[in-house]
Amino acid sequence: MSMMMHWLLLLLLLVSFGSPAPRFSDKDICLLDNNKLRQRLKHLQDLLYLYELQLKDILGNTYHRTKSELFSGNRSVQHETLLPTTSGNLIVYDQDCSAVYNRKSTTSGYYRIRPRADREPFLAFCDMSGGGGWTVIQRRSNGKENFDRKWDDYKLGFGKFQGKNDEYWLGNDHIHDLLARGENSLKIDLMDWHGERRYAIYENFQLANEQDNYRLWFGTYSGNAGDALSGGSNFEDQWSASHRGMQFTTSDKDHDRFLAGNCASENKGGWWFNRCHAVNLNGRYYKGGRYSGPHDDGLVWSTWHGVWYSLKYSAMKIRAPFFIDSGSGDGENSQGS
Ligand SMILES: [Ca+2]
Repeated sequence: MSMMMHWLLLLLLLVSFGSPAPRFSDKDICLLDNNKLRQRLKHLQDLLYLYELQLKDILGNTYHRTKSELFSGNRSVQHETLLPTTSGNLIVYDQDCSAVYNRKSTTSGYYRIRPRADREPFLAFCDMSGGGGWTVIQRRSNGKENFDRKWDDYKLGFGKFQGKNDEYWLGNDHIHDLLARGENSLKIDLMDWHGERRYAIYENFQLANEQDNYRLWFGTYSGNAGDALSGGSNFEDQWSASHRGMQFTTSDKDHDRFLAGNCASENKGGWWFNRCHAVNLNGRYYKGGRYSGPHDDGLVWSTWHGVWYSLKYSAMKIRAPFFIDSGSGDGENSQGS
């Protein structure tokens, strides 16, 4: 009987270990777990930023009003459909450059757009290359425009809105209104002083309202300029230079994480500074590229040429993500005819 038990045990042992699973060393398992935890942590941090953003937005707004507007909005939609489609000689403005493009206006240029019916229309450059429908929110090309400006200028917008290379900032209120209408992608076109071009695309680009100091949010990166908006490659850089979740700072309104000073004063332009930056597209315009000085205040995209190289050209533009699928992703540089 005891012999029988012995064999049974042996059989059980053979069954348990008969087909050995691929063995990892303890170190491998540790590394795997570590990576998984790190990914999970990154994911949770992203979520935390997003929820903070949403919470601030909720606290900064009177949402009972928005809800009732939504409710009455449903009714007014029905009501509107009863109205004639053309009412006199009222000019109807497109909500953004995608809407302009969809109306078969495929020539790049300045158009008057109106993302919110209760606010005045304004001029913006519509870039109809690279799939079309891009609303340009920022452009640097010649250093003629002063970007070292205060809060109200960045709030309302400034610059020239005439030539196709004129420098401007569309205005944080306008950008917020454009982005508040739905999901948007941000594309950033860059060029250095040798004429080489790079680009970066961020999904889910968002800007909070003024009560939350136009706090920045963006999702996944793609492109060939490097993910500088996230602060660079190592965790330490990201902690001090990532622009995700940062509020907007100007020389007269400091919302950065640099306690000893004001990043906008040091870096000569309004931006979503951390302490302080890995990207500074509103910085000082240095001709020639390499520069030096007490602060890295140039037109900087750190993951391409580092912080001590000031780029020749930058353009920030937005459009709904579904447009990306029909476009090429990269700018084809083919201006619409
Ligand atoms: Ca500060």
